[in-house]
Amino acid sequence: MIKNKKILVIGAGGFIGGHLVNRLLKNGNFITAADIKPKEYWFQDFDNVNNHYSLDMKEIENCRKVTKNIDYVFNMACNMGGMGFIENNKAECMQSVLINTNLLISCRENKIEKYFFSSSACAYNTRKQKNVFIEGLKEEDAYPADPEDGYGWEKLFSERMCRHFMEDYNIPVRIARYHNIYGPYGTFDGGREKAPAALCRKVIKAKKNNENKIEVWGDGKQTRTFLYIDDCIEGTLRLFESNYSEPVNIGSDEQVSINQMIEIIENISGTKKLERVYQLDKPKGVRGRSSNNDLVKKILNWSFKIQLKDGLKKTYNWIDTEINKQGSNISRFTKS
Ligand code: GDC
Repeated sequence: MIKNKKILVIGAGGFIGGHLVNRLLKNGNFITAADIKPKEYWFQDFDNVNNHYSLDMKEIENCRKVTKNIDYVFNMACNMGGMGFIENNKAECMQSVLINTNLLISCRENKIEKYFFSSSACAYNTRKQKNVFIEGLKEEDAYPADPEDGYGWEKLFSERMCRHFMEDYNIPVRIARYHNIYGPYGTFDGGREKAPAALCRKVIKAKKNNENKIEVWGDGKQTRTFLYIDDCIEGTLRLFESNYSEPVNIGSDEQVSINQMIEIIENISGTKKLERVYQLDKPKGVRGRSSNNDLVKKILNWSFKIQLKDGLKKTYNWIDTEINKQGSNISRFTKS
């Protein structure tokens, strides 16, 4: 595993970025952590990072500043969220191309050794995701291009920008397509939360308030594969150290419907079965999505370890504790 390197993590104040910094610190690296958010809103606190910056990486001068004297760069930053955010903020999402582009230009100028880009399953052709149960998406299914509007186009364009920087300027790049990553220290309320955290929150609140129903976006039959954060970090670091420079799925094999996920969460909570109030006018995204993991198994000899029921239990318990702590205060995990 990577050791004694000078590593810049952009998006260190966010969910995946925060977990990555923790892991890289444990391995004995020197970390520069940057995020657009002011420090008090970062999802995890780090005392032992070398430098903290609260800067907007859409500005190239900021990118130039933070990439000086750095070996590796992990770009985990973009303006994002679950379906509720990305379907309603397409222009905002698209502007993250500036982060990746300005970072790559600065990495070239400052002679960075290797660059990581966090892409998404939203880069896949939406026409291949029209049925509830689909074959897992293979990496080649991103083309011909018809990704999710806004956010998905940003990811696909930025993947390509990475590829061309590698081809034209010899900057080694590694690209992961993440499939709905969930776990503790992520947003669970306020508009940016994804389904696992949102549904844990809804079940927790129903239980606390003695209510017998929860609201579900869509008809609950839509499917996804969800990946627990620890597996995501492990897969990311293994991919980073591999020789493979094309985009690779980092996801699980457990395709479930939203209804099935709610049942798992109800079992964790020990509550009685809640009535589902299906909200068909809410953002739904694609009908069915799952990750084909043949490539990652082949090139990294690695597969996800944490089953959905186990990852959801950890996530549920963490959100429950946060809600209890929160009281009337606004938490950094609920800001939209
Ligand atoms: O938000 P998300 O997890 O994003 O939603 C999954 C499904 O769960 C959607 O069909 C949504 O309608 C349904 N759903 C039901 N109830 C709720 O209360 C709820 N809140 C939310 N958020 N969803 C609910 C995500 C992107 C990410 C990321 C990943 C990559 O798309 O939003 O930014 O890139 O994909 O896989 P999802 O899986 O569509």
